[in-house]
Amino acid sequence: MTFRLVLLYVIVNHINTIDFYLFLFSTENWEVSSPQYPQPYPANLQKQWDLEVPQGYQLQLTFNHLDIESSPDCYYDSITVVSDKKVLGKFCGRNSTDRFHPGDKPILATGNRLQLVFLTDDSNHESHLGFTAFFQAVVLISLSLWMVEG
Ligand SMILES: [Ca+2]
Repeated sequence: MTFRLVLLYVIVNHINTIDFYLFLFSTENWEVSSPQYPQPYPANLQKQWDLEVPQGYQLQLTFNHLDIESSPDCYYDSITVVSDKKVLGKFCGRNSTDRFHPGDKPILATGNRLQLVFLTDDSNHESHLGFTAFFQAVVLISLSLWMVEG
């Protein structure tokens, strides 16, 4: 697996140390999409995906496109993102400005696994397309450098 390096931030401390926080993103990534995407998704779905990246990394998921029937609290149709039995988000809607839409903000799992649960009710009248997303392996590295005064 190859990685792309992203420098997050640098902190210069008073005690002559510099802390670097770096993210390594795998250049390889994997796709996951709703059934029949980019055709409208079927009704009465109850589908789960168990996503996984190699151990020692954190899984990061990013939605490229999400178009799921909008309803209060995504009661009718929803995609739920679960990490370590904790719900990180429950999404629906069509536009990134919609209340329950994830936009293109990445979602970081606490570990190397993430579950997606896609539930749809008994209709898809407006022919919503569902979702397509990609995930990658991420590792956060912190480094401290001590400055020696000469
Ligand atoms: Ca529906």
